[in-house]
Amino acid sequence: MGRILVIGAGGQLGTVLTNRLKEIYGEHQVIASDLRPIKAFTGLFELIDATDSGRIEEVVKQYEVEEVYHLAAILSANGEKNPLGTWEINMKTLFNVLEVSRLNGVKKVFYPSSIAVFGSEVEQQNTPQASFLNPSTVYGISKAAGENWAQYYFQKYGLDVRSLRYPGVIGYQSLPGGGTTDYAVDIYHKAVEEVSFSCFLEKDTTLPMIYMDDAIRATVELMQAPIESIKTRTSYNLAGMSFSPEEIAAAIKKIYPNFRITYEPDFRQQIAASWPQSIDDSRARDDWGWRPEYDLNTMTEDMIKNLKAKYSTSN
Ligand code: AKB
Repeated sequence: MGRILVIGAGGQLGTVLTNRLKEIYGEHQVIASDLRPIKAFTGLFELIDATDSGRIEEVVKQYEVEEVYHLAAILSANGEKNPLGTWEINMKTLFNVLEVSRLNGVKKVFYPSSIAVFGSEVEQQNTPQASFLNPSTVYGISKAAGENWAQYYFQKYGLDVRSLRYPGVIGYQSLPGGGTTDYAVDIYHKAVEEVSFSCFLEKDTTLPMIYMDDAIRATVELMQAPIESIKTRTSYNLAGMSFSPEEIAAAIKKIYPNFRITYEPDFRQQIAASWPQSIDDSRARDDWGWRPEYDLNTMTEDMIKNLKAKYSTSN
């Protein structure tokens, strides 16, 4: 198998996915890349600004890359601070990856999409795969457009682009940056530090979420599935669990009974309110056998166990 390039390897998902790919395919098969040097990575690393297609091409050629995971993007909340800049970065980096891939023998591309592609037109419970997409954020608009470009490159050029609509991803290994679901990671850090948590969403705002282990396994399973089983070429709905801030706080209180949460909703409340509450991922289940393993309680136990270990070694 040829080499794998991860663009945006220093991000929340990239940090964990890069290490998992190294475990599966070998340390020297995976090239991590990011805008800035990342101390945590051993092994192959290249600085790549994905808005520079020449730089992506250089690295793809140098290592004879056959698979690219394009994880660099500006997320929902940060995106609203600079809508045109976000569109420019999210789309330019995608086009660069797609074009460099099709012109340089890359066989497979992974492109993350998001529940942010959905808007007020969808059924909020069990949102179907084939819903009308009217996203409310520039991030969501860029992902909805990107999914269609992914399908276009597959249909027009035969480039095997595969994609998942991630819910909010929660993990202890890395921190999210600039999303609306970030609160669900931060809350665990506050619980383990034994300080109270101020939540930027209302207590009853239910959102679809997924534990990092499940998100990584879904990504690997999608990318390893035989080509005939990938029947959705825009992006697959993916579900793990759904909960509100009040429910995650209740799960934490089973372990930390004195844990305190307060609610101070800000502009992210409006974004969250425009998203589904739960997702129908039956196409992913039927086409390539997707099954999540974690629910709110098992995730909470694992998060707290691992964060406690992390904090105790860093003190
Ligand atoms: C965000 O909140 O922007 C992301 C996402 C759901 O895509 N975590």
